[in-house]
Amino acid sequence: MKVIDLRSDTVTLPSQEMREAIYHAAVGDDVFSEDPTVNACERLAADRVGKEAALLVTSGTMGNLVSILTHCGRGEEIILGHRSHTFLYEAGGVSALGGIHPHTVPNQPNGTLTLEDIEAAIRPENVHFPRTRLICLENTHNRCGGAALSGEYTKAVGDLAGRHSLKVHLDGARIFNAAVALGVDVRELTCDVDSVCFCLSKGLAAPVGSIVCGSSEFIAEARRVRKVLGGGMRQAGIIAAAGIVAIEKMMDRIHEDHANAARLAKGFAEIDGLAIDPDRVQTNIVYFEVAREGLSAEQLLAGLADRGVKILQVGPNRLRAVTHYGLTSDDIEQALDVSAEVMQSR
Ligand code: TLP
Repeated sequence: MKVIDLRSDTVTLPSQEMREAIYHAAVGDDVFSEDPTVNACERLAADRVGKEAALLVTSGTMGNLVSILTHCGRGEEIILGHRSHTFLYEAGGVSALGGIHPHTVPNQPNGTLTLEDIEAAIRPENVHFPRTRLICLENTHNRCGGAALSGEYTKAVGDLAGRHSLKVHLDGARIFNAAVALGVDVRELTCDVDSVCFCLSKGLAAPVGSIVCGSSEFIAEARRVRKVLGGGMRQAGIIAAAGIVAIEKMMDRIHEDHANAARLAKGFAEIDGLAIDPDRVQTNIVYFEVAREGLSAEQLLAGLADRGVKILQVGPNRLRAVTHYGLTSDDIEQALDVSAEVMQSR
């Protein structure tokens, strides 16, 4: 039985081309900046998102942490969404390791923070207050249904930040999904932020790694912060080799994941006892609810898992399915058939 794993796009396995690139990678000591494959991957990544420089890190969590620690000092404040990944799912790292104060404002259903809410959260200079340093955005927005934030919105936040001498960091774990969904060059979504972190190991299917991009000066400092966190890797070219394939080859197929997600959402909407608004699905993330008296999300998940379909529970009745490399349109039909079967049997 083929397992159809829809829990996350982090479960993707490396392509054959990635495995070969890893095997043949030229490597060196990256703490001395002497790994040619890491250097090439960082140059490629920086160029792709229109920034001067880039830094390979182990994960999206480390990328956001390194970025925020580079922008802010202890006791300073960041403004971020109450549903942002950094606030919810990064183990409080910015506070635990950086002494940084998170100031949440509400995420709108489309993943944005209103300009009014951001403006109201900025602290005036006063001995009682932490100093606001940074605004954090997330694109696509995971908990807000994989919503893509537009370039116009990002520019408006960048302009607001500029007026208050603040910086903007973008958690762009899935920024290429946003660019594909909006039909724009990714640079339109990154040109107004000071730093962006994107993941090689989600929609781009590499086995490990994320990349932080920004100005040369910012990345030089971020390199130091990465070392502080124990993230200075040595022959990391074996990671970067797959990253290069991810950046060069895997973006062109992201639209397939979006089509599969749209199909999945439409199919779920037709199953009695599941609740979803398929029009809200813009990228590769599909949230839906179990809406049948007497049937718990746990029971549904167990029924699906018995039949080879894995889905993630994210709330009492809330579930998430994510489409990705390695899943075909036939797999999506199979997942829908299995879901309908389990719902009928209950
Ligand atoms: N998200 C994971 C889980 O942690 C929830 C997932 O399966 O979606 N930013 C965003 C927007 C993310 O969705 C994630 C991972 C990260 C950062 C962190 O990336 P990693 O897992 O590489 O530390």
